[in-house]
Amino acid sequence: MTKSDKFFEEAQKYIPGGVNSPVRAFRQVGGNPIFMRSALGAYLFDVDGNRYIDYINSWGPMILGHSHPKVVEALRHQAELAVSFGAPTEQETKLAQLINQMVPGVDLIRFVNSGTEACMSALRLARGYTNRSKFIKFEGHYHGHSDAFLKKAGSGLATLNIKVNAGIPSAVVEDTLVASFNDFEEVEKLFIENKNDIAAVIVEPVPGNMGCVIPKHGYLQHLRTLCDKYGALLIFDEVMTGFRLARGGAQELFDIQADLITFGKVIGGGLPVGAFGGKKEIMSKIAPLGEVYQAGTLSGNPLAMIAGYTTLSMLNEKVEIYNSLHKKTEYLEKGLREVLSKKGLLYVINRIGSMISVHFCENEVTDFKSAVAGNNDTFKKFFHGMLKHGVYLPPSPFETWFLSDALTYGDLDETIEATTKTMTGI
Ligand code: HOZ
Repeated sequence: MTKSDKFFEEAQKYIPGGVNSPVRAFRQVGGNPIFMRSALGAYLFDVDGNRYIDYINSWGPMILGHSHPKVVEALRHQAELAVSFGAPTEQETKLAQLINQMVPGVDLIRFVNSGTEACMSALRLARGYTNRSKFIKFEGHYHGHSDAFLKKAGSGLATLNIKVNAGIPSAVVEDTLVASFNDFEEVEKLFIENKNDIAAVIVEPVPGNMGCVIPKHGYLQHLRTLCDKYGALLIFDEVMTGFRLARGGAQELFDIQADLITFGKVIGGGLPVGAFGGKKEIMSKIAPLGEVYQAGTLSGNPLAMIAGYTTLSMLNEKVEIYNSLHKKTEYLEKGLREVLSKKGLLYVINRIGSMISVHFCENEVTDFKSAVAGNNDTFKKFFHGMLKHGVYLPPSPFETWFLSDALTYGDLDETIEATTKTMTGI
């Protein structure tokens, strides 16, 4: 029995399933989760002394790699000053100002503690601003675990195949309308059927919770046009894509301006931070300026703010990071394709910027239905083979791999080599 196995056994006595977020439990792939001890740059080190090349990167935040010296130093300095005040600090304004420079259309921003909070608050704001209650989301997209969004959601719900959401009253999801992503007609039909009732469309511009899925050409613009036509707000959930696909996220990459944008992951540099922001006119409805209420004891926490600020400052100053990440991910994709094609397996790889996912299926993956068509047995074998050869991938086909700037071409070659070894065992 490994130390990891022992820790997992103990954890299950006190924590449901032994984990504090379901997808970590390895239920989709079988076996026990690995307990980690430390991380540096591109690597994770587990409690048994094994090293892994990391493609989860804390589910996205660690874009610069683990324990970046500047982030560690900033945290150390802040911890000596204070850990929490529950009162305003200058650092909150500095981070807000920086985001205003980096991301189009963020006149005002409110910091929260997670992507879940960011999305649920943005929805409340959209409803308060438009005075309407219905909203449209997409099948397989995941906007955190607040009640209204857990209808046909991706991520852990897809991983665990949870279809009935116990604990969510049906009335709460009555106003949640669901469309199929990349289907131009379906979303338009929902607007026609619910003409003056739709407050917002919320979308992951590049969905990352059913693996990585690429929006069809013109699809995001189509959503923008429909929202304008029917007086609804367009909310880009950039929890995954924000500061990852480009300095200004998916808005910059696709040249689309959303009305509200939600953030998480990279924005906190590895600490728990979320945020929602957008046009001044809309954001001014938030308390204390307006009557849409939102609050948080630890919101704007100084440690979280400094980790986010230090990370975003580096991305802002060294914008070529995005190009370099893009090239590394492209290199990885090419290497994976060579190995998988030689094996003669059916597979699809979706990639954009530093987000990538491998699906073991025949047809292209463009929406939830095509994402669930993947061969789960092959995925399991692939996952465990890679883990055995020192590569840490998301333990579910319904998650995206995230690359970090700390990865070297040597690490990528090692990953491709691990794929070759894995494939001989499949
Ligand atoms: N927030 C991530 C959604 N894909 C996964 C993290 C988790 O659920 O633990």
